[in-house]
Amino acid sequence: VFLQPWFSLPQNVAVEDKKPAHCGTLIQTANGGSFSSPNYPNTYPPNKECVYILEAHPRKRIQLIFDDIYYIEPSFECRFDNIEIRDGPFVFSPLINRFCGAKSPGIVTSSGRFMWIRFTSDEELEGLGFRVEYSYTAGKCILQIDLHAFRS
Ligand SMILES: [Ca+2]
Repeated sequence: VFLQPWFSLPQNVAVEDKKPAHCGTLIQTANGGSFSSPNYPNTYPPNKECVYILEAHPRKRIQLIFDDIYYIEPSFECRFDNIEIRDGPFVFSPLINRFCGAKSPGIVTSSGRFMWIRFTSDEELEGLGFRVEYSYTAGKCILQIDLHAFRS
């Protein structure tokens, strides 16, 4: 039997190059929960991008409550570090707001059942970041209200 070292070699070197650790997730739970920036409440790392996509059940909306313990590097128009929240499932969904600085955004609510959230940090100046609790609230029932009014 010929041992062919070059043949088994790829198994040993076939460890994939590890990309920078991703963060963020797709959240599709029936109940609420929470997530936070990496290392929270300690300083988040530089050069980080975390995308969180929340999906609520049909006819539900998503409510975020930001913790008061909050700090994202402040900058004009939050162009450096920020957390960006969009009213829908996509990067191009309507922008709700982009947050940074020392004041917690408080409560942010979607109009539909999806929310797209991205936390970004640049190469310098970090903060302790954010923590958010999400929950699902009843959507607007305009159609039902209209029908009710029509009958009475
Ligand atoms: Ca920064």
